[in-house]
Amino acid sequence: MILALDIGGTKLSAAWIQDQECIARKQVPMQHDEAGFLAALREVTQSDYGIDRVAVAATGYLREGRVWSVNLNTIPFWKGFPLGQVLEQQFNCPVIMLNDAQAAAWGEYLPRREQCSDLLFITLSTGVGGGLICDGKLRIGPQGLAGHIGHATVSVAPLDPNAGKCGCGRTGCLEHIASGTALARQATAMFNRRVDSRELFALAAGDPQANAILDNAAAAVAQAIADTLMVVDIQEVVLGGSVGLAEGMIERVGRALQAFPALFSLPVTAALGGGDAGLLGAADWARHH
Ligand code: ADP
Ligand code: BMX
Ligand code: ZN
Repeated sequence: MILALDIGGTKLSAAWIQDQECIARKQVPMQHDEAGFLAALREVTQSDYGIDRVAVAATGYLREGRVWSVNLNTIPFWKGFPLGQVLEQQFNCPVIMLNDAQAAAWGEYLPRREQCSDLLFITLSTGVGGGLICDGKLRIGPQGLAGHIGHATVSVAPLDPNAGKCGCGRTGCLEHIASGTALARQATAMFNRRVDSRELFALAAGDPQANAILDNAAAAVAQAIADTLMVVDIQEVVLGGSVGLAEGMIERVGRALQAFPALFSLPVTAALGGGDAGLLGAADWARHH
């Protein structure tokens, strides 16, 4: 039995997978301090199943069993946190870990592998994550950073004048414009009241300002896709995360990409695994590693 965990900036999900079939699933809100996180982890993993392997898809970059935030506003205590060791002690079995978007990239590549060898997965979620498949292989990188497209910069600016810096310390990051956190920040500034990303999508149907925030974010995503195409050459882009999969977002990104010259027009499709793309990818990765 594989226990797959997806640890995101907002939610912590667990799935019990046997013979490639998910037999149970649980989800709790993510906690952003160490004690709260450890309690949430115990709660979400509590079961009577025997576990042979733990497969982890986690926000942040992973190296030598430890996890670091790129954006320290998301999880402030992810500064070399020994996640691998914590899970090994709890389950007494091998723990195989990947960045969440890298895991989802692998999971989304598998059903497309007959037609596609080079793919970019993007999650628009609490942050903006990315995973790259190059020549049929998942690119992880020497520091686990490969695919971190959320912290590549774009020339599109956020629509709130006091946006400040991204939590990674740089200005102009894609994540600071197109993540759920950034959408909520821009909408809250624009409407002068607390508006979250979900409400922004609802407002966009009738409100030109709400619509402009989403189109601006989609234009930023399209820029990052075009840059990735030019650096590594890809055949397809897969979008996931609650923002990426929200009503009309894929179409917005597709339209923004079509505004570029024909060379840049790539298919943009939805994650076949939906919100479970990271869990499914991590589970398959763990099965083979
Ligand atoms: P995680 O980052 O933990 O993987 P999600 O993929 O669910 O989790 O992304 C969380 C972000 O998506 C939050 O900013 C949240 O406000 C936003 N969000 C959640 N549901 C929706 C929705 N239906 N429409 C738009 N935004 C959403
Ligand atoms: C951030 C970064 C990435 C992650 C991406 C999406 C942190 C903690 N995470 O750019 O490693 O892949 O967010 O993650 O710096 P999520 O939290 O939105 O699921
Ligand atoms: Zn950044």
